[in-house]
Amino acid sequence: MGSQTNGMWKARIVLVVLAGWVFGTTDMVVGAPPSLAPTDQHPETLKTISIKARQFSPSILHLHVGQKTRLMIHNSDAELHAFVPLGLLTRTTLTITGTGAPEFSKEGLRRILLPSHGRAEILFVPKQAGTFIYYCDLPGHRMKGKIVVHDAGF
Ligand SMILES: [Cu+2]
Repeated sequence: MGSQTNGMWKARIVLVVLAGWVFGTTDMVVGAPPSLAPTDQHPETLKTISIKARQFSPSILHLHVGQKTRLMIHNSDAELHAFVPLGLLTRTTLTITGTGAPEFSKEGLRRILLPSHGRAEILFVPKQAGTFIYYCDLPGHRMKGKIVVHDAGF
């Protein structure tokens, strides 16, 4: 039973590879489950937040519910900064890469510390429309930004 399921799975992967070959697709993700999640209909969007002279820019960033988003945060300053999102990433599945140091609480991502010239990338899908504040919580920095998540259909 178990080996039969395994065999069918292999056959399916072979089919996917063949399809990719026939149609000339080279960026196949072989082995990934054949997911038809709604977010897969939309290409990933790249958004960047830059930190320079103790300021986040842009001051307002616009995202959309259901849109797979790669949020890149780049610290161009010579000092350490933090990215502390309020609510935006609570109980959200995400992938973080880069040279930042992420910290988590029970609710999810609490903050990412970004060393000088450090960079963090957060891959996630916004779940809820609204306006979300983020800030840097290092003493005396007083840096703040806003992320507006719009409804998918707008
Ligand atoms: Cu800062």
